[in-house]
Amino acid sequence: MILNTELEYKGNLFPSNIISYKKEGDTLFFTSQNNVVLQVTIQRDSVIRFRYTTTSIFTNDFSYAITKYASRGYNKLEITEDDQKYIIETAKLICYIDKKDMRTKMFDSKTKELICEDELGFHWEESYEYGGEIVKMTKTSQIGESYYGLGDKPVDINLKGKRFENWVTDSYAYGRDTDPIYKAIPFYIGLHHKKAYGIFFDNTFRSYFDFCNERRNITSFWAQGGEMNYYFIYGPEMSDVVANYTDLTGKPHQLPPLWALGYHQCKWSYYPESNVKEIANKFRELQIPCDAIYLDIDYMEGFRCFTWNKEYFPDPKRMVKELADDGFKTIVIIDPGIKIDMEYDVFKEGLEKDYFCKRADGPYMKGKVWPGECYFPDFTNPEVREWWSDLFKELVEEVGVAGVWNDMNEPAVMDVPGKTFPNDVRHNYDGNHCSHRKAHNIYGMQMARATYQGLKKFSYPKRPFAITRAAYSGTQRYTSSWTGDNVATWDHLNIANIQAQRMCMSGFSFIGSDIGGFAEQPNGELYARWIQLGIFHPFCRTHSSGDHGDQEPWAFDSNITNIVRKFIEIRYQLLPYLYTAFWRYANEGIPILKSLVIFDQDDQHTHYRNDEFIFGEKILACPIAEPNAKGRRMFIPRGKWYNFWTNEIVTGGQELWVDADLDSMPIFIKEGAVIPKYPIQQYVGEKKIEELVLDTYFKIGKEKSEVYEDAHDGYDYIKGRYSLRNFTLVGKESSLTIQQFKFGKYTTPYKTFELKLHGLPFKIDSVEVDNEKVDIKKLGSNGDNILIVPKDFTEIHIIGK
Ligand code: MIG
Repeated sequence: MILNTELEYKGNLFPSNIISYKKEGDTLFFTSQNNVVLQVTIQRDSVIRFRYTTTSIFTNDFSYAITKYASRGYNKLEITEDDQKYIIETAKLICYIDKKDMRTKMFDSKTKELICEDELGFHWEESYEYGGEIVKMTKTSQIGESYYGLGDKPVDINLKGKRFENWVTDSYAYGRDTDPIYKAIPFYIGLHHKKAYGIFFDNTFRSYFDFCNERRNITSFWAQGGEMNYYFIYGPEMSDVVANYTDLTGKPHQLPPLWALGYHQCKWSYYPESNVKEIANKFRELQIPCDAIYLDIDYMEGFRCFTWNKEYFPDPKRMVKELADDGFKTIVIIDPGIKIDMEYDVFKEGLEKDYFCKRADGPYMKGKVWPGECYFPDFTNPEVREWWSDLFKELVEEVGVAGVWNDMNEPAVMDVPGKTFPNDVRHNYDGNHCSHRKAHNIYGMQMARATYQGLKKFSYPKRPFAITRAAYSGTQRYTSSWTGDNVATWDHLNIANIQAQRMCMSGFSFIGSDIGGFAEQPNGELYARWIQLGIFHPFCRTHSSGDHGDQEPWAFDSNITNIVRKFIEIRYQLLPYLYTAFWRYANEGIPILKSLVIFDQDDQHTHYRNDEFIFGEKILACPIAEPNAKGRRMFIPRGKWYNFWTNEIVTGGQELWVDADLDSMPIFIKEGAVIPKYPIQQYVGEKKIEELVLDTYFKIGKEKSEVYEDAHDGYDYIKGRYSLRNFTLVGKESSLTIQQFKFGKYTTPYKTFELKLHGLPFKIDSVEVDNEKVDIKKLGSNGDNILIVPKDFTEIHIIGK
């Protein structure tokens, strides 16, 4: 590892003075006397790309991270110069480029405040061993600056003072501060003086980020090869930075089927068939909602992917169908290692077609994984991805498997130094042939992509569902993910909370942890507390290694079973709310979970908060992550909040004690919110939705909420068959008005809303729906705070006594 990024390091080279400048459309080129070229591309008013070469020529411009759907275009581009610098101005940003050394400075174009500036700026070191350069960048940290992002790092939310490495790594039983682990997401957010910006360093080589660790006021990032190539993304709102980063690297290509947002049960391993059935039946018997059940590596014949162990699973198609009839989707694991075995079709075909990775001098990349000695498909070859995707035909079309889980795709190799491929392994890299040094961090992503493509093809007209362990920026376009092999400890519950938030602010919202912990075994209390957190994670799955005992909702005592059921039921009731948040994420790149710093960046109290987060737009949650707790202190962000359990109103901007015995947890609803709820179902689609509950929380003033629905699967929504309802609530001392605006061509199955009014400061005197006074009894008023109203109302006016 290169520890020194600094000037004292004698091998560092720097750009010299700029001698020429040219502009081609949205791209500017600045050339220095010593042949450095800085390419500046204006992607959008708030997104500018910086790319450097030290040899006067750029290599082919290719990225797995950047999506072809990324927005382009700006409202303004003006380029001027003075003696010292070039000045580039867009509608959002002003960028200076120093003529004597290429250093840059970024300003807010409206307020002229400094946002970010190079310290040494771009510099490099020649790489004798591999050729090319170790490319480096240093920037000055501004007063009071905080740092966020970087994917799955298991450390506190605020990254200031720390150094990190990006190198996708299988990390069994990692812990707090283990670095690197499974994912490489070289994107961070800086926040100072109430303004946030982001930097996405799109370089797949082993890379490093240093946030004021090596030097107190300096932030730097560097990589062991490739180009200095980064995108500067301006907010000033953090959520806009995340949305713009997600726009650049891609949103999920389609919504997940709604069932994928249900509860999933997994273990290494459920087998044989009778055991799988027993687990499934138990869920129904105990009336604990569950939508998916998993098969880990033991379902295969000797761990050969795309085969079945016929002794354990004599008739997979029948089993999958029987499970499906009971509402269970079957999800199977698929690993990258293909067993060396001439009797095995997949291996033989891969060999014949020359699809396996090879070492620099020609031999195959041979490595030991679960099946024994294996070869590994080169997923960076588009032809191999196509072949791989076709291998899913039988599993999906024939057997009826509903989702696939990609594991070990870092790639992980057993019993070797580095636990992965050696550096010299060759990759196609979509025609940009390279070594594993460059392809390592995207190998798992390309496997997940190929798997996703297969699922998409063969699940049609249903939506695909894939999961990956390894990821690079952009993987969120194809799959969901989990945080890998954690441990059943209280600290891991805290880590899971932080990791899910961090993944969400790193553009990857479809994330969850192994609930209860993968390694070792939780006690009932820890399991219950983890379920409470897990129901707020976009991907909600219990998983365990299985060698320490059972980890199903009933594996502890009946009190725990009841608590777990109660929280999973809350998850199922909140499905339309979560689905709406997912839709916003898939459309606008807005993270599903928002750390408090994203929710209220102007309040400095939020800058170091780890535990509390906003689920969707309106729900504040905070797990209890220590034993024997009767509650906890937590920070309530500014504004007024209803306690979910008691309806008591609290005022935020302060830390408060919140009661939460084991059967409870701190949950608050933002005042003014309209929260949609479905009835409790044992699995998605069990019941026809006869009525949509709208939990409505009174507020003096105005608040907007939205509810997105569609057929819960399939692609009709893309053709406009969705239903989006925007609600505007306006509360006054003695009245409440709710307006509805509807969009889309989908007709929801229910006819009415059950409007549950919380916190009304008055007794209802009369109700008008679309300007007609209606008899409250006729409206089906049930008590004084529940009204049954037609779903297509435009305005409801409730008048107090
Ligand atoms: O070397 O497939 O993270 O979820 O159960 C262990 C067995 C391989 C690691 C995964 C875990 C999975 C396990 N796998």
